[in-house]
Amino acid sequence: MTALDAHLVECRACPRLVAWREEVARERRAAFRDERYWGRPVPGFGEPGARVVVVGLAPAAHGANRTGRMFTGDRSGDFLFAAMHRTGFANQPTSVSADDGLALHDIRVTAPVRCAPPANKPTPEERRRCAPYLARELELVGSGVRVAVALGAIGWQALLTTLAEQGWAVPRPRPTFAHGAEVTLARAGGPDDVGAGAPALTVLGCFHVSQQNTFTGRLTPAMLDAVLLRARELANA
Ligand code: DU
Ligand code: SF4
Repeated sequence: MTALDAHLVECRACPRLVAWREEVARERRAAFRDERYWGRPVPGFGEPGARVVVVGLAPAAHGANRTGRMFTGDRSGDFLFAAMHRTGFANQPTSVSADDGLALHDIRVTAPVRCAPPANKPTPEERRRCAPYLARELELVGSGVRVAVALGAIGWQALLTTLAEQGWAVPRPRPTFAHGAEVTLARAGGPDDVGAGAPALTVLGCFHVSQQNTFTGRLTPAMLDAVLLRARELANA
């Protein structure tokens, strides 16, 4: 565990989310009654030097809040990791527990909010409070990141805000989220730009992998595969 992750998993800054993540972990769902839930903030998962980072929304109550690993143990993760496996980013198509042998290649998954929120809806204040963890993670993952895939509008907004703060030239007005949206960012420049000369970074929009989108056919496996393949193409460019 990195120093950032060690700090993150102790965080109790959002009273409402701390109460919820722990209540869910105590009560559990019938199918998982014999399991010990994680019930804490969830770190990013994947290869540290990855060129592609996927930014979701927040841990699911009985998914990552149970298993302690992003997108692991829920339907969203089933859909996402199957696509990563088809497109060569993952060594196996399933993600059921933190010790299931899943390894990611050149990709990392994380979220702008690290604790499971009631109804999957963090408040604006909770999103602001958690933002520094994504910022630090992107810094640590480093200038190696070439492509950031935002799963849904909240991830999109969080990413563009964070990247603007980190010296990337985000257009004004902000590009709006859409499936298939693609925004290529250069460094903003200026004398203090520590990252001056870094290669461009592209943000890709993709509908979130939640059941609301995947069960209704709004997001199909082929659509997600296309986004991931585009991410690899941009990372290789
Ligand atoms: O502690 P670490 O070896 O840097 O790995 C952090 C985290 O990333 C761990 O949960 C395994 C995962 N990971 C991966 O999924 N794919 C890799 O190639 C390397 C690490
Ligand atoms: Fe801390 Fe983020 Fe969890 Fe709030 S959501 S308690 S800031 S880790």
